[in-house]
Amino acid sequence: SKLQYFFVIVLIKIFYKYMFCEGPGFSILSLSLALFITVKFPAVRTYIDPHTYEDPNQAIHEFAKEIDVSCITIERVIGAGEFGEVCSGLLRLPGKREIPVAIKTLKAGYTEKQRRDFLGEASIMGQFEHPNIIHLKGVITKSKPVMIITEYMENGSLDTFLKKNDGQFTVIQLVGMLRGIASGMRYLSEMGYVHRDLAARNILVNSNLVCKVSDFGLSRVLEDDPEAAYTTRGGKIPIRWTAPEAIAYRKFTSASDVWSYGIVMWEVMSYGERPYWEMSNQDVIKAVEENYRLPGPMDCPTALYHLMMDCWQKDRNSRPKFEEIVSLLDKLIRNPSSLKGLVNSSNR
Ligand code: ACK
Repeated sequence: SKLQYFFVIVLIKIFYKYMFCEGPGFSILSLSLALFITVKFPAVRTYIDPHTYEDPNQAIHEFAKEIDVSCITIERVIGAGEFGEVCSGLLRLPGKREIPVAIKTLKAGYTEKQRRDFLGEASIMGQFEHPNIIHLKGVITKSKPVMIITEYMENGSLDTFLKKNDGQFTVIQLVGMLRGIASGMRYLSEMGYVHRDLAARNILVNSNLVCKVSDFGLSRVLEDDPEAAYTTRGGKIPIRWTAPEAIAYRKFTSASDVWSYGIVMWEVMSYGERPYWEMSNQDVIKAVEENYRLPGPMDCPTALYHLMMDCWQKDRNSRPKFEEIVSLLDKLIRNPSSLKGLVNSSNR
């Protein structure tokens, strides 16, 4: 935070003042400075925008491992991405056991920009390491087709998974999923990465019900998302998931990601229902502007509905931070009776 940086700068100034002094004053100061930095900044890592590299090939090899094509066995096609097929398969790295992976391919006949955008996602993903962020295994760029290899998520995307299993989970299981997503988002916000397209369709679920944030990119993600529509100002935005300030003047921040997180909470608690149902994008924008908010999903614990509503505060500075969301969800999980009160059906 700004305050922490302020303290570090003050300490550095004092440090310089005493640098040329000798004796205990100097060593105590340098020791306390070192201690302060290690305690306060356990790992100061921030996300680097791959666009800051002049040569995109340098960016990709900075953040992603090149995998030899002979290590990959493609098994079957599981979906379609904007750039080509998504397949499942196996990865066997030398000296390691075989693991299931997802393989995104870049179809032949691509332009240089398409290749850059496709690999841009790997350059971003490769900078992250967290149990709730989809893990990049590596890329294949030295042979065709170009591929991105990630961990395999047995249950696919969260929206489809929830629709398929309507009503099948306990509230604690649902809150566990939400806690995982919030934890991944807390990590991204700490890294200074703003997702811009957080939605249940962009969360993947593994066989243990662990949810991981996926779909990284800059312009790419929104180009690729069928939910994203053009606004009057020309931006392509997934209206139903996006905070009003991001729609109105493209103010995308971690606070606008928190708004989207609130919509994901609503999607999860309603088992994949479409936010604002069949309302048109224009009507959604107008309704939200007039302070209309989604009603509590059926059988949703009041505590969770309050949290969603907090994420949808008009003033982005009043919304909770991901850090606070994670601690609140942890508290609810530790004390399940706090989830007993359900939203009044007359709210619906
Ligand atoms: O809902 P799905 O089965 O989950 O359909 C989409 C499809 O590919 C197109 O994106 C699935 N998919 C994407 N990445 C992965 C992954 N890492 N593991 C498993 N399935 C994936 C997604």
